Amino acid sequence: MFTRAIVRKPCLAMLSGLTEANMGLPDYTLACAQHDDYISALKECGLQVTELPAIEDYPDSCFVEDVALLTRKCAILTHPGAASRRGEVSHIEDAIKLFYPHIERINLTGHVEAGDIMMVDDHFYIGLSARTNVDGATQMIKILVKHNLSGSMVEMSELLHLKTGLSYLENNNLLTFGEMNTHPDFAQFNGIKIDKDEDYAANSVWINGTVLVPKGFPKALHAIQQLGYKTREVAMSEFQKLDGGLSCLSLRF
Ligand code: CIR
Repeated sequence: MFTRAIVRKPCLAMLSGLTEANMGLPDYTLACAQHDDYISALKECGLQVTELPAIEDYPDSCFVEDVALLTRKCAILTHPGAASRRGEVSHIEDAIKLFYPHIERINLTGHVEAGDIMMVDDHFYIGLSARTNVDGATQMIKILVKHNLSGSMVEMSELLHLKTGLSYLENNNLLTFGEMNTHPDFAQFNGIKIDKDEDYAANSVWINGTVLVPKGFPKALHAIQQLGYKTREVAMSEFQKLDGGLSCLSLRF
């Protein structure tokens, strides 16, 4: 069960955020309204939400998931592969310090963005993407092991982040898309394949029994409901334009 989440308000500079989506510029006012609804959804799932202010210097700073990994036993600050995002890390540190007395960090020779990390109980799958490299993943696994957790590296080649194409919904249920549909590392799970025309919904988020699902993906929504989960749709169109999914907008712990 999670009790808390940390989010950061989108900044106006999000219009120049990193993207390969080719879906046009986000509408800032609508993005803020969607972000407010996202916070409401987190609260409906029983989380206490720490809302951090926008930082205009970092266009992608609302995607807080990438700059830290928060586990039951430790907090780890990452070192993002995207150079324009590295400065976000020091801005999240103060918020995390309130909840974790000791903070670990990935040192500068390695790259990790925590959108590449999927937690399954005490194990952490770490995708080797354009943003997370072997050095960073090795450091991460060493820290996890020190805290009696475990980690493993996942080869990938097509997705931005591991969780762009994978979401663990607890109870052995795993949403998969694209290269993750047949990935050998996940053969033991009950895989629910997300169709190509709904690929964005492969990033859905389990929180305390409810699954947050991006709005507008009826087949994915139905498949998740068929598994017996309560669902809550959240409109995400303006974040999708920046390649950001539901999980990216919060740190949940
Ligand atoms: C980026 O490219 O870094 C942002 N525009 C989107 C980050 C999405 N984060 C995530 O998947 N965890």
